[in-house]
Amino acid sequence: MKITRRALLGTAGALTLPTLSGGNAFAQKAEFNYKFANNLPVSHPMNVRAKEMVDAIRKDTQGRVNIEIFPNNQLGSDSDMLSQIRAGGIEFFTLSGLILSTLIPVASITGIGFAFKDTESALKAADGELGAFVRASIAKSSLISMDRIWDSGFRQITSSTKAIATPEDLKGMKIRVPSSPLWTSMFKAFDAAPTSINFGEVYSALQTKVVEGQENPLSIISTAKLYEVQKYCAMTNHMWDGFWFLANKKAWERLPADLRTIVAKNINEAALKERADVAALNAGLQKELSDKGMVFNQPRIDAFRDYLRKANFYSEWKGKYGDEAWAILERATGKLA
Ligand code: X2X
Repeated sequence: MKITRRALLGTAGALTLPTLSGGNAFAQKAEFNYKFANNLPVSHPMNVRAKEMVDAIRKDTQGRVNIEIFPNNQLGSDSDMLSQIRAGGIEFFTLSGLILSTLIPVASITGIGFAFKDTESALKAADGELGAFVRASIAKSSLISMDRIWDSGFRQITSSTKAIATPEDLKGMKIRVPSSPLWTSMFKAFDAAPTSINFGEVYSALQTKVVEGQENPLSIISTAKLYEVQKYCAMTNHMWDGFWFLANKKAWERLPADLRTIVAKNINEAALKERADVAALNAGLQKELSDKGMVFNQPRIDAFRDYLRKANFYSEWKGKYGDEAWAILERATGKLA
């Protein structure tokens, strides 16, 4: 039987892949059997490093902690997984801060458009005062976050219909965005027509032309094979995105303190390795994706930022986050609003 690529990507829904960690073999003797779910393909650095991470955790805890990985939306969409982790059905979940903002409003602040000049400064903010502020807000809910955010990278705009060279090119564009008020707000500010669609349905939404385009870092455009259903890619770097490694607070606190230390250390170390992988991948992919037929262009970024400024995008979001959070953001980025 031939397994189609769509089935492998998990977009077919019914066909589930074997999980990455082969957890069942270890489950019987483990004291804590936990699940880690995420929305990314198996080949993305997140899942590659997570596989090593769960092996290291099993070893360092002498088999007491066994974490099974459910990649690629196997357990449902981001919205589904967020409900599951809140209810304790899954113990760990990586989620973009922007989508997490549907529960913790300030969590989208790291994704403000054209805020960070490079990945290094975005990660520095997430590791510093800004990330600490977001994690403190998360900790007031039924969730907690590990200290180190996992990198997704700067996002680029792809389309099946046209190259995006200026902000005006976005006018009326049917573009998929993840479910998050900040994403919708930013593309509305560009007078585009954004539609919220969970990542598991993006490939088919592009293929069937429900939407013309989408935006994601090159690492995801590549590993999720979106280049098969998209022609143009504008290197807008319009927002930086990262995944908070979330835990259900009760499940986390069930672990004895010594195990918690080992698990957190391994998760945070894996995040650092994943960041390096993602940076290397995002840097090298333009050539590879061009070879696969994508047409790249480099828009003038200032024009996009000015357009958002004129649309009062920054002042609007400053008002939503509040002066304290905005001041922390601007300490990392320089003046925005
Ligand atoms: O849904 C997306 O586009 C993705 C995979 O980048 C996120 O998790 C935000």
